[in-house]
Amino acid sequence: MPGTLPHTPTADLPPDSPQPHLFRFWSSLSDDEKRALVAQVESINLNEIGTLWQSAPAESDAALADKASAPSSLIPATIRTDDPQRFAQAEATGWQALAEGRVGAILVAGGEGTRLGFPHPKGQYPIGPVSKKSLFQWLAEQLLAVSQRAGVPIPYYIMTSDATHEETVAFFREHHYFGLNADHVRFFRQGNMPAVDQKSGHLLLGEKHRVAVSPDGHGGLLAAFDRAGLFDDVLQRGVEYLFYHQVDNPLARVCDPAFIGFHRLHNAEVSTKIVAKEDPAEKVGLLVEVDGRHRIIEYIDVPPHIAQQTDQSGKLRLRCGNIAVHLFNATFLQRVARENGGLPYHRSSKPVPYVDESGTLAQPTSSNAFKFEKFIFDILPATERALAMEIVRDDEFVPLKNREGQFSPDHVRSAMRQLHTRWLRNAGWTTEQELPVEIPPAAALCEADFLNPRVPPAR
Ligand code: UD2
Repeated sequence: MPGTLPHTPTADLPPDSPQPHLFRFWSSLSDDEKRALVAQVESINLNEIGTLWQSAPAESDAALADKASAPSSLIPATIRTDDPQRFAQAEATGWQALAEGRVGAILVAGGEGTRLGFPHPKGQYPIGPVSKKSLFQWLAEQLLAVSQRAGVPIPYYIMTSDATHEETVAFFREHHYFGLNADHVRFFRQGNMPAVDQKSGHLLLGEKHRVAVSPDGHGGLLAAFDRAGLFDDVLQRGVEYLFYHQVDNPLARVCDPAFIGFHRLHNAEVSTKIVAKEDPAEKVGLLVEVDGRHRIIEYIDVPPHIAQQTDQSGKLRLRCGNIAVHLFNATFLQRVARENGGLPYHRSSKPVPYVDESGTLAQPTSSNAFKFEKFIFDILPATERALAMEIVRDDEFVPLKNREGQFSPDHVRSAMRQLHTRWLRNAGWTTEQELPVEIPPAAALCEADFLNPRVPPAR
């Protein structure tokens, strides 16, 4: 057992622990609270936390960024027009994989709408410019539309956190799974990691009987997926490819057939969609290649002087921005989940509320603690078979992040409206008026689909 306590505590006497401050309020706790606290502390691997606390900041990422180059596998966004035959072949291959029932989708939705001032899971945010459909609905309707075209159900695996689980499940149930068959929607809850005091490395109490914890990052999905038995579910269904996306981007093309097709044609194990980064300060990670392996270096770990480097054409030297849309071979994902303890943790400094010595909840305004998170994209260096596909920003990337300004609700809705207005104009709509428009996923999956609806190949 990770943090097994040396002796059984009694009502009066707290257990011996290398972190006795956790039991400071023992005598004021109820029996249930005492049991809960002991069980929680026992479940924490104190040795691992100690090592992570001492780990050096991501200097190695800065060194990697220095020797990184652009990914050699890149399929440019212009391929649709430059090589329409190859694009059509990829699209047909993707539809084929979908129609064979080889594709499932994972949505990571452990995040809350805190930054937006929205006290619910972010997926419930009403984003439809006209309909006010939620992010969950917008994404689920895309999956439904693809599944109907393919003629087979596509299982949807939705990762929640302690903070979002109950509300998310209830929201889907209340809305009848937005038309999806409930048998093919599976929710699974990610794990937590304790926060530690930056200076002492001590765990913090979030309440007198509870250690402060937070979600273990979207990379926590590997362990959570395994714990929930979902690799077995995937195998039983004959699913080979898992499409991964984040809840914040309504324009993510869920189970994009061309993306799946390129992945299959290239016999890749991981594929990643990227956007050309123009502003070095933009908060997107960088997809790069180092020593023949693809990897993503998070924006915060790329030193500014490297982020700002330009090439001979004046463009950023490292400009493959991560839009957090990936495709994984299910067997590869399972292998990484079960080998070498999975993915590494990243340490970040954050303000974390804690119960102080006097029993009062302190609310620091600056960073007092380290949090530890895993990132799903750290799976990339584990394969030699990675592929990158560039997308057109206005078509596929407008994530909801902030309350105001860039990536605010106004920005996202306006980008959706403009995109759909463009589809209408290209279809011959001539009015100059700016009307509030929105084209639901059931009507069209993308512009090409809107202009020339295509039926997938027969199974
Ligand atoms: C993420 C990427 C960044 C860039 C950007 C694009 C990371 C670390 N960085 O930045 O490189 O691609 O997205 O939009 O991913 N989530 C969970 N559980 C967790 C943490 C996050 O489910 O424990 C989900 C969350 O609900 C959201 C997504 O992961 O859908 C992204 O999380 P974020 O908003 O913290 O990531 P961000 O915007 O800093």
